[in-house]
Order: sequence, then C-alpha cells, then structure tokens
Amino acid sequence: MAKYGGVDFIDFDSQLNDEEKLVRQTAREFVENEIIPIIEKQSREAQFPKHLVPQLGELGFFGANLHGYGCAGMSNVAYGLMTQELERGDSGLRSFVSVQGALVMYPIYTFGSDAQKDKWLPLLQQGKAIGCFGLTEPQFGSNPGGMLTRAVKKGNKYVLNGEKMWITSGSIADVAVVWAKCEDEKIRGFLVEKGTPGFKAWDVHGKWSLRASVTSGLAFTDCEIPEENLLPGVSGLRGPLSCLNQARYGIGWGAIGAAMACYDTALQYAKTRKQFANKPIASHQLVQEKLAWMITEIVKAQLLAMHVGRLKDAGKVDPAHISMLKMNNVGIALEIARKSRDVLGANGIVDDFCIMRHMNNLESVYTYEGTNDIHKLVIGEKITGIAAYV
Ligand code: TGC
Ligand code: FAD
Repeated sequence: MAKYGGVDFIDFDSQLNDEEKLVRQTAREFVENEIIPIIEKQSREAQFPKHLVPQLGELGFFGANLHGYGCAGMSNVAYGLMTQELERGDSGLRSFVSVQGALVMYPIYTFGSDAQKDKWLPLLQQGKAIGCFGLTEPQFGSNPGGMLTRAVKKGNKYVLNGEKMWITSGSIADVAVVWAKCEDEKIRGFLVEKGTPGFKAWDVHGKWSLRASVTSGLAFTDCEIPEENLLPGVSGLRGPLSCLNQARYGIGWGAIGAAMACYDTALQYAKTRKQFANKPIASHQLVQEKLAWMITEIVKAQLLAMHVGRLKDAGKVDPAHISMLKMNNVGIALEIARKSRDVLGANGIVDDFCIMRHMNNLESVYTYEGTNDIHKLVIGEKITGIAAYV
C-alpha cells in the first residue's frame, strides 16, 4: 500500500489553521510510526498496546482540549483532528484516549475538588496513571438512570455496592470514575482507586471487536470510599451525561478516521486489482459508484464535525448537535467499512488489510456512548419536544 496522505476531496484543509494542521500531522506520524506496524498483531492477540501510553502523554493527547495541569489546551477542532488520526490507526486506541481525557480527566476537571484535580490531572495527562469510567451496568445500558449501584454514607466514608459492565480500560485503571445512586436517589460520581478493598475488575474475553482495547467488568462489595473521593461538583444524571457529550464529540471525529482508512484502502486496491479484459476494477461504474458514495459521505461527515467543533469552541454547542455528529459519522463509517470490504472481495476479510478490523471495531463504536438509535431519539426529542425513550 502507498503511504497514507490523508483524504481531502473539497480542500477541507483550507478551513484549518496552522495549529490544527500541526496537531493532525503529529497524530498522523504517531499512528504511521507506532500503530500501523503493530496493530494487526495486537488485535489478533487481543493486546492493548499499553507501552505507548507514556508517549501519548508526552504528545499531549490526554485531556488535550482542557487547560492547565499540563494539558495542551487545544481548540476542539484540533482535538477532533487528533482523534480522527488516532482512529485511522484503530478505534481501540482512540477509545483509550477518549476515556482518559473525556470520561476521566473531564469529570475530575469539571466536578472535582482542588485536591482531586491536583492529585490526578497531572498524572493522567502524562499517562502515569490510567483511568476508566463506570456508568453502564449489566442490566442498564441505554438507560443508565436505572442503575442499581448504591453508595451509602457511613461516617466519613461511602460504602459502594454494585457492578459495572463493559468498562474500557477497567482492569488496567489506577482510578475509576464510578457513578452510583445515593440515599437521596441522586446519582453521584466517586473516584475509586485501584487496590481499594472490595473493588474487583476482570476482563471481557471473546470479543470480535475492539480487540486491541481492554474491556472489563467492575464489582464493588462493601467497598469503602473516603468521602473526599466524592466528586463534589455535580449530582444527578446530568453529571455522567455531560462527560458523554465530550467523549461523543471525539468519537464523531474519530469515526471519520476509520472511514478514511477503509476508503483509502479500497481506492488503492480498486485501481490495481484487475478483472475482465485486464482492466482495473476501478474502471467499472458499479465500483466507482461505491467509491463516489464513500467520499461524499466522508466530506459531509468532515463538514458536520468541523461545524460542531466550531460551535463547541464558541460555547454554543447543544448535546443534540453532538448526538447528530456521533450518530451520522459512526453510521456512515460502518457503511463505508462494509462497502470497502466488498470492493476488496475475498482480500477484504483478512488482516493483510485494515478493513475488517475497522469494520468490527465500528460495531462497538455504533453501540457505545449511546447506541445509534438512542441518538436518533435524542434528535427526535430536540425537534419535537417529546421524549420517546419509554
Ligand atoms: P433525562 O431525563 O433526559 O435527563 C436527566 C438529566 O440529565 C440531563 N441531560 C444531559 N446533561 C448533559 N448532557 C446531556 N447529553 C444530557 N442529556 C440529558 C437532563 O437535562 C436532566 O438534567 P436535570 O438537571 O433536569 O435532572 O434522562 P433519561 O434518563 O430520560 O435519559 C436520556 C438518554 C436516553 C438520552 C440518556 O440516558 C442516554 O444518553 N443514554 C445512553 C447511555 C450512554 O450513552 N452510555 C454510555 C456509557 S459510557 C461509554 O459507552 C463509554 S465507551 C468508551 C470508549 O470510548 O471506549
Ligand atoms: P441496550 O441498552 O440493552 O440496547 C440494546 C438495543 O436496544 C439497542 O439496539 C438499543 O438501541 C435498543 N434500545 C434500547 N432502548 C431503546 C429505546 N428506548 N428505544 C428504542 N431502542 C432502544 N460503558 C461505560 O459505562 N463505560 C465504558 O467505558 C464503556 N465502554 C464500552 C466498550 C465497549 C467495547 C462496549 C461494547 C460498550 C462499552 N460501554 C461502556 C457500554 C455501552 O455504553 C453500552 O453498551 C451502550 O450504552 C448500550 O447499552 P447495552 O449494551 O446495555 O444495550
């Protein structure tokens, strides 16, 4: 395969400033040098490339759109371009970075005490500590408000009981941001440190998706948390859902990267693969239709991401805008992966090419952080004023 040079059909780059291009280039080089050479093997062996965490920290990729505590303070568009490039490598890599920054650093940064921020943010930013985010439970995924995990105040401690499921980076995390219902029935966030008695984490095996990412279950059995580990700045479902806005935003850009990887692979393959009269398959109208559809959807996804990013930078973004971004961009990325797989014929199913890995990864991305259908309902509620979840 020829060296990857990005995908830009409509001079999208003319909309980017120098900082944004530099961030994208830095992330692209990291992916090209450190991820592409190892990712198929890591995926095959179901190994997260943990050795790269300190380097990701040095590059400023953790909590990159936050300010202070060593964070890079990037614009949201620069941040999005970074997640796009990381997911061009692998959705699992982008997941790790999303969780660390948007789901662990962001709640500590936004809802944490000064002591919590001083303790955790520099470590998480540098990749010297790893975080996870526990919202989903075995019985409550799309409807986290029903959660069963409980936190009961006893003296100067909270006692946690319950179970979380499908938690990215769970078993390798030094700190878990865990959401639990308190006695007043309000959901609050707690920082649970690795090794706390009564806290156990185990890994989910047998995944055919996000194989190079750690996915875990977490269990809390009479797990005593010091009261200073409660996130003091928020109560209610609004707390975890505000974190999801941050992560869904990064996913909306990231999915474009996976789509670009598949499109670029399919285009190169179609120009060289010959069938019938020794002509490249790219010379047939049906193949061109697929490629034309793919590049059109990539362009639309880029423009949506850019606009939502500029709105976010201006403090004008609505969660429903982010739902549209996540829903649309992951949806088209998955469809692009499927069409690209088709263009490669039988070669599309093996890991000599990246497509099947991206396709399988995108099945998880389609489901996590709000399923595609849940985001349709969020948009539906925004435009009709009627919530249709129940
Ligand atoms: P609802 O009654 O609508 O709202 C409850 C309170 O939350 C507020 N709110 C939000 N606040 C901030 N951002 C948002 N996006 C918000 N959406 C709602 C709302 O204003 C209200 O506040 P208040 O103060 O009035 O109480 O809640 P609901 O129970 O009807 O649920 C709505 C629904 C279905 C949209 C929500 O539950 C939802 O988004 N469900 C999907 C769950 C989900 O996305 N889980 C993700 C788990 S984390 C994950 O998947 C990580 S993957 C990691 C990786 O990248 O590897
Ligand atoms: P369900 O909620 O049971 O949904 C099943 C189906 O029913 C879906 O098609 C859904 O759209 C549909 N459905 C549900 N309710 C409605 C409705 N009202 N109307 C119409 N259709 C509906 N969670 C975390 O907290 N932290 C993490 O780090 C994390 N990482 C993850 C990593 C991976 C690899 C995966 C796969 C998941 C992860 N999750 C994480 C969990 C993820 O957020 C949930 O899987 C997701 O929210 C969906 O929940 P569910 O799987 O229980 O599906």
